[in-house]
Amino acid sequence: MAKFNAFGKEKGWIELICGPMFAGKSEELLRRLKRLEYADVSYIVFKPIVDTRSKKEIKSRDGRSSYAIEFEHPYQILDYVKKNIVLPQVVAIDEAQFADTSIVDVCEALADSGVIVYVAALDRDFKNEPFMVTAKISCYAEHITKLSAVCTECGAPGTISLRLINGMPAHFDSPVVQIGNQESYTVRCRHHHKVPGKVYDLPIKEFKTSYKKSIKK
Ligand code: TTP
Ligand code: MG
Ligand code: ZN
Repeated sequence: MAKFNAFGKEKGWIELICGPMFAGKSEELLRRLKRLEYADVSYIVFKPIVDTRSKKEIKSRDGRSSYAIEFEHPYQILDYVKKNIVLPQVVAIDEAQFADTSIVDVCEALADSGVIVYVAALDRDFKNEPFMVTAKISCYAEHITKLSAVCTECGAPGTISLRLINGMPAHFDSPVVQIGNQESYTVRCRHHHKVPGKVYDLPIKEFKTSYKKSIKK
């Protein structure tokens, strides 16, 4: 028999919100933060400096926003939290996929120290390759919410961001980071996501082409 009440004593964990673009990750982050205000819970929002779409704020597609502190290196989050007069009970990070991989240790250190950490991040890039930062955070997170958008081709769950250059899917060799919005990105399901120049091992390529043909008959 436990000699103590095992419920509700330790605080500190990681909540990851991930998915493709146009899925409402920032919106979900802002919703979780808004709830905290009603309960008078202190929080601080951070974002990596690389995203130039909105300066010093995170924005949802429905027009909501929150002030956000921009960082170049994730250790600046720890410095800021330490120096803040009110120690935050929650730390939120948007666009975490753009941060240095040390963000994973920073999230862990915060959670181990009693802070609740909300992280919003793209799970995959336009090539359908994982963002390693997000993949690693998903290993450590206590809670994962995976959001999807709507495939702009067929209406199925849109799970992969597609980068468009002059209306055509971007080549595999395009740089991973390119800040943009609807003018340069859309979202597709697995069946309608194309990456010109993506090379697959022969057994994979052969299976995918021959099997799809045979079940279509
Ligand atoms: P997000 O906030 O993920 O996009 P969003 O606002 O559409 O999504 P949500 O509503 O779910 O919050 O921002 C993605 C940023 O990342 C955007 O500036 C484009 C950029 N980006 C890349 O640089 N490389 C990539 O491969 C992809 C898919 C996006
Ligand atoms: Mg967003
Ligand atoms: Zn589709």
